[in-house]
Amino acid sequence: MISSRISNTSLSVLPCLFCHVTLGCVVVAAQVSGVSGMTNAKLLLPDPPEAHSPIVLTAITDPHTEKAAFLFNAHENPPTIRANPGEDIRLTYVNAMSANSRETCIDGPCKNMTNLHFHGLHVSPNAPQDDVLTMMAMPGQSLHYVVKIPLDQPPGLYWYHTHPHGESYQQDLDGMSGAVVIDGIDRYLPELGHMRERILILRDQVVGRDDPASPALRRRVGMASDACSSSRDMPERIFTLNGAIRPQIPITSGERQFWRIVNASPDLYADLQIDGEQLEIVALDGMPLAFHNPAHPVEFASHLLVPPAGRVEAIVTGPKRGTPVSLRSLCFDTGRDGDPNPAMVIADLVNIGQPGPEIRSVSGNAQRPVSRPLSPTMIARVENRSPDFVVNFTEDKNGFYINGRKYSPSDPPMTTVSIGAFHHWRVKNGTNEVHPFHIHQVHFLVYAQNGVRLERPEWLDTVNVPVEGDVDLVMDFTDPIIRGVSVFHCHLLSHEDKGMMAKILFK
Ligand SMILES: [Cu+2]
Repeated sequence: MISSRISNTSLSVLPCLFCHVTLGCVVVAAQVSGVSGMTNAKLLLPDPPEAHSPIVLTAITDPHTEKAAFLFNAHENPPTIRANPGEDIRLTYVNAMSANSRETCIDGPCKNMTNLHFHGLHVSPNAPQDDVLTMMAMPGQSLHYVVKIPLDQPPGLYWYHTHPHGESYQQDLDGMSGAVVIDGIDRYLPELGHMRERILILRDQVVGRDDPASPALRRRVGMASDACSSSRDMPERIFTLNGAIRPQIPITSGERQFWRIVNASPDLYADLQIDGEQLEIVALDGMPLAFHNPAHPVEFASHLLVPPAGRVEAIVTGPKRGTPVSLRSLCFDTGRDGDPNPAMVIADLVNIGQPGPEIRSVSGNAQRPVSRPLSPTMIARVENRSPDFVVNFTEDKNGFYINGRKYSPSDPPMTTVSIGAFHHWRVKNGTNEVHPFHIHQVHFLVYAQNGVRLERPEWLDTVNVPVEGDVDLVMDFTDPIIRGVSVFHCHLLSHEDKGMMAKILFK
């Protein structure tokens, strides 16, 4: 069993103002009408468009909803960015948002400043690459990214989202996110090259307390009355999948498909399960399991906790004809001070063929897989020494803190590491709610939770830290590319906006 993510126990909705002619958008537009009336309409899963460099992405304020959105090729449908190891992602990011936002951020009306973070990529934190500190576009300004994907980047699923401190939560909730696929994962498991690949992006639809459409939306996703959670609040979110509420995913009986799922919600946890099926997991947080462990490319799990920002890539087999099967998120207890995170259905599997190519190669790239088995003796030595650094998450009614400090953009780095070694970090949660820990550009080995060794340690870039508990990590600070000032933070983005972030200097 994969352990630390297993629990024991709008694009909100795309308004599609610019896209009445394409099939994908017609489906989504129908979904939008579903919100007001036909909430039981069955709709096929829309696929996101794809983008290769050079890419132009525009941040806009949707004139009808007055929410922030990404515009790509004249559609409000963020693309999946694809690149091979060794290539550059060249992206012009235009901020065409309104200078007078009607949305509320941490310090009043949102300023609509924006930038991009390329979550999980092992790239430089300096401009013009994965820099969320000095690269910032106010309305009317543009940013020019050239992100150099290293040759040894693990092929897998990453994602991009906006990262302006104080405004990240609202922009991500509005749907300013998309997938990044580094091609070549079929080098580790050639079978993947012959499967239909699905990019599956979990975002949020707000179901407001006073919105008359909310009860029907909650019923549509089969939201359970919330028995497992400590929180007593009424749930105000449901998951969407590629912008659609409970779409149908075509898969024929016995067909094996490759599902690449990113949880792009700013704060909903997905404890993913497919009825009656084991997830055949190939990669977590973009990193193929085979990358560090070539002899074990696949693990099985009956369900998997994917925190906000986490990814899972798994093989799914089409169920027997006539068996109703759903992809669902199980109820997850976020703690007494956490938000409700009830069980719900995300999508239904339907036994129908789909037009288009039956087989879709993942990369067509026959190069040898890059792998990096590490010496167990060396890892054990890092694990067994006392922590090199401790991250302590706390909160009170005034804010959210790391090691007693609320983040400010003018802060110096909280810690400095010399590149070239593995470090032992402990992340402690002193609060009554869970927090997902994330550090930019770096993967880490999660090997213990609450002082107990995991049966199967996992390489991740985002890990849940349990209520009043801790996790122990081996941080991979060996990459000479990653030098400069970067950040680590809680990936509940409202907590990050309210101060649960700190800088790190890689030197
Ligand atoms: Cu948090």
